[in-house]
Amino acid sequence: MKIGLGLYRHMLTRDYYDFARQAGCTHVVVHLVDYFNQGSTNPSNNQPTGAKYEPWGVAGDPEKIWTTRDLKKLRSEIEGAGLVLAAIENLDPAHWHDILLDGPQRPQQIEKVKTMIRRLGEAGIPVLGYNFSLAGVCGRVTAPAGRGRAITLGMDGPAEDVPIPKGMVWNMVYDQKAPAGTLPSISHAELWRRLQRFLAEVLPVAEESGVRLAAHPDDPPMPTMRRQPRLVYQPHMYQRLLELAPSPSNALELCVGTMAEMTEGNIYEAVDQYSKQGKIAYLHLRNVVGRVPHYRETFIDEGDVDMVKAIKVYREVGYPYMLMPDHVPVAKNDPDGLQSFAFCYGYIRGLIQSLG
Ligand SMILES: [Mn+2]
Repeated sequence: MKIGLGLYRHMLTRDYYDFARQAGCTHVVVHLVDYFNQGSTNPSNNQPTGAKYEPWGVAGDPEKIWTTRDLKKLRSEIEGAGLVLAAIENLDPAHWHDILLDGPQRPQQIEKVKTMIRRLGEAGIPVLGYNFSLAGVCGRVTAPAGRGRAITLGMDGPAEDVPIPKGMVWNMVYDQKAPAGTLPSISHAELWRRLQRFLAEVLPVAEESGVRLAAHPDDPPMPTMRRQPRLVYQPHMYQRLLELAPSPSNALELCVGTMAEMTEGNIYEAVDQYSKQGKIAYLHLRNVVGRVPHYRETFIDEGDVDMVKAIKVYREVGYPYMLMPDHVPVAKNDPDGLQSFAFCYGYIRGLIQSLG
């Protein structure tokens, strides 16, 4: 069992790499998407929290994709700090909005994604985390509702009042000049069809490149958000995703927090089921109280997931991969959450060591 830290763009510095090591991490996962560009709902030096309907920010430059040279440099800096670069997490909507929306630029964007996967392979980065979703991570509220008035994320009911405006997908604006109006609702069957087409086209390239694509479940895991269908909003739906495209490169970024928010199933069985198939590329570890559409995130040592039991399950199934907290409650005087992350890592390290 390995422990990792997720690094947002502003954290790609030696000081944060050193923090990862101080906290007992051996691995890091890097986000290259600038989530908060020109956005007003989230400070750019924090984790992505966002608001109920306001987008995170404006998507990146559609012409600018990562180069093999950039990726190799990133990897060597991280390795130079004594860490392993385990994955890149998420694609920028600028590069794949028409894959999600089945729009006119879809063929060119498929080629772009294939190129990015090849470059990951050339740079020796083995995993690309992604989240195939129209509404993306939205519909959440933040409040000082955690232990000791920590600021936590949660849901205060369904998010269906405001449909997604045109020019926006995955909770980011990819076209600031889009005409007025909203995205037409699509069916669950149509969303699955789009995913299937995407996987059929990119998985052969991923296999050749030695890269695994790792799907995050829908967060929050509601059947619909903003009048658009969700893909993986119950634990068993991951199985459908795997069977949709059998390939060693078709894998999961299994999110314990999101799965605990789901209305069915249980997280221990889900980890058992998917790890036995060798399908977990890496795991997001976080705790939560309640289930959709009413829940809030908590510190790791409280909440509905029994972390002692969860870590025992990972150990029993011989879970060989990396686990990392995806987000943590934060204190007012701790804008980038390092104090809360440090608490989280201390707890996880203690648990693992106590189990031997
Ligand atoms: Mn997650």
